[in-house]
Amino acid sequence: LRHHVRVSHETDGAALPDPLLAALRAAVGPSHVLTDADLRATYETDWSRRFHGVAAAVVRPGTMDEVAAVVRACGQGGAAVVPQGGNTGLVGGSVPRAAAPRDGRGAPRPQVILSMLRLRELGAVDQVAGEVTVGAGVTLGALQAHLAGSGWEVGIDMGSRDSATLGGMVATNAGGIHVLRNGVMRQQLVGIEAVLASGEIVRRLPGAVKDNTGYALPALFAGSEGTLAVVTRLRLRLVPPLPRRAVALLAVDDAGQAATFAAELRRRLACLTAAELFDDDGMRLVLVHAGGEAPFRERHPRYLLVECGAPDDPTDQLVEAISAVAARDAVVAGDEGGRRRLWALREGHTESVNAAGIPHKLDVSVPIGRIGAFDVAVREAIRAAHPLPRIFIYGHVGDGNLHVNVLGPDPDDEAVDDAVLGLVIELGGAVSAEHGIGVAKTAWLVRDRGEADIAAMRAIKRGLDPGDVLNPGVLFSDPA
Ligand code: S2G
Ligand code: ZN
Repeated sequence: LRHHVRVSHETDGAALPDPLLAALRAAVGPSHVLTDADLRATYETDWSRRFHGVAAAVVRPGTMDEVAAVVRACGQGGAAVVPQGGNTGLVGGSVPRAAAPRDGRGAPRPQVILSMLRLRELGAVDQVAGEVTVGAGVTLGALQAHLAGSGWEVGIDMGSRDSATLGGMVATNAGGIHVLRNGVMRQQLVGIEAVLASGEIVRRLPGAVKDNTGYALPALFAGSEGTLAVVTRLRLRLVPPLPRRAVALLAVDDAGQAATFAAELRRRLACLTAAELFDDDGMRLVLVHAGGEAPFRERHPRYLLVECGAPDDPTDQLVEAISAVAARDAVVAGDEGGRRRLWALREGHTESVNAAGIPHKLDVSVPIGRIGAFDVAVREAIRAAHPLPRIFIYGHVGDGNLHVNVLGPDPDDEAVDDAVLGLVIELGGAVSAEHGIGVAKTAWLVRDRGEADIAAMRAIKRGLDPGDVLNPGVLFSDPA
């Protein structure tokens, strides 16, 4: 198993050649080209603190044309471009590579972080189409605020809403807590504007929900993790608001039962918007880290959080449906405060795990019918790969997507990662469900997808980015 150089402080990084530095300053203005180490630092380490690299510069364009000028200059100057939104991606895809990509002579190439945060256009809500166009640097939370009172909502929601940007969410084809009802980011996308590695601009705006005019470039760019194009603007389809919510927490025997109950509730409740699993260790960690009261007097092995959304109060429907499944116990929130407290037990996991150490975060999909077997087998596999791991497994059980988090192994010790991802591949799952491959999972991508798939993906990469300008080292550990 190859051990990547990950959290090492002698990461190499080439400096910018003067002509390129001058071109970048001309493109975005000197104040938006950061070369000072202190100014670069916050951009160079990912949110989980597991991935770090040295940037020759951080560049902050304010317009699509400036993005195009920066990408073109970097391509011509031999630099690598690392597109970055909120930097909450978790697989090392939005920070410079610890080992800088090499040029044809084997010399390290300078890495330029392309921060998209200044692209904050918030278009007017198109009431007839139920769509909106936004800049790539707009956070999900800012869009949600923009839509308040409009009569529309965005179909995606997730805990990192106040830092994750919409451009990054397209690049990683984000999922979140409402995939059960609205699908993933790719399914919200109506149109896109993006800069190719050549600096040319691809624009499909406003786009159309039904558009069969050749290859679906927006859909292809979604999930390409900044390796095929840099998304500068995007147009999203919106969903009717569900103003009334009901939330319940069920105590269950095991993850398999949680999956079974989630399916049963999904069958019975057209208003179901979320079905989330977490374990008792995770809930205890959240209660210690964030405070709050345990929802039940006794401890239970697993918990299933379910949410309904509807124009009218769906609490009675939820209570009736829950009475049809034989949970060990159940609590239904009586008001908004209660709903927030139950959600906090689930959404508090990411921060709480991160506060307890540097986690190995394995976001995976497993065939839903095998979630019970996976939950048991994966804990055994982790314990066989590391002496005293702390294991927290939580996630979107309604989609078959679990977040296996392990504290204990050193950041660059991948024995646990291999144990978990090997099991997922064996069960016919996906080694990434919503966070992407980044640099974290390149070693397992071939085993997951197979040679023919990889060859096809590499052909697309070579076709669109022959100079390996865009995010080299993401998806593929070596040049296409
Ligand atoms: C979630 C957020 C990141 C993580 O909580 O649903 O996608 O793995 C995750 O903690
Ligand atoms: Zn998630």
